Amino acid sequence: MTLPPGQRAVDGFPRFGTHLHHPPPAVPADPVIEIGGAVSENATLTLADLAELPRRELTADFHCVAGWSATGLLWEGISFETLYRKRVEPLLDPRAPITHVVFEGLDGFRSIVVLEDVLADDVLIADRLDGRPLNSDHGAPLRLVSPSQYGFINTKHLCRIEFHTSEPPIPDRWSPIVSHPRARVWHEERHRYVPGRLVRPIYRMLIAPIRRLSARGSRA
Ligand SMILES: Nc1nc2c(c(=O)[nH]1)N[C@H]1C(S)=C(S)[C@@H](COP(=O)(O)O)O[C@H]1N2
Ligand SMILES: [Mo]
Repeated sequence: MTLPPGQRAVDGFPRFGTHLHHPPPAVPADPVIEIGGAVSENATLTLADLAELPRRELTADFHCVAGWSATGLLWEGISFETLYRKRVEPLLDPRAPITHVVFEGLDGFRSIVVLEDVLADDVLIADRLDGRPLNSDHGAPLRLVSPSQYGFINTKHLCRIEFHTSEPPIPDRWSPIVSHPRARVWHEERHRYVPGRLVRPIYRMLIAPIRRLSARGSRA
């Protein structure tokens, strides 16, 4: 088994995130994904809308920027590219091309990506993991899965997707751990300014405390 540079396999799939010890957000009775930003009109996709799109399965490893990897996860859901082509492109102005996409979770978490990176064939909006509905540890009711990008791109509890014609302002511009805008695991794009190899040991020190805290908020 080959892992991307600087990654180490862990047993199982831990709950992990900037949510730290906070419990996951409650799952709404009727979950939706809002579509907003540079669209002619905002849209709200219900689970019934999503169910009209073809289903996909994907077996992939999951790589956290801090350095742990969970291996052999089986995701099920719909392809982000299909959702984009069928439900978003009709709402776009062809004279104002989309460059960036923001994924937002029910807990307020946001990931900002380059459109091209999430149109890849392995990017899903997942609702099942390893044969079961997604649990609250791993992002119920829906999450983004982009296995070629670090975990922090993979927004859990997804409730809103925003489309932009330029890079949105980076919220953590002056933070020492400002994340890489592309976050591609095979390029080791961990930090925005510092080479991935150099930040490895510092990020690795964060794994144990964040895992301990994240487990405290687990409801699964
Ligand atoms: N909504 C939300 N999504 C999130 C996070 C978060 O704190 N909130 N943390 C991210 C980070 S840093 C990682 S490594 C992965 C962890 O996913 P897991 O908890 O399913 O292992 O979720 C990502 N998605
Ligand atoms: Mo992460």
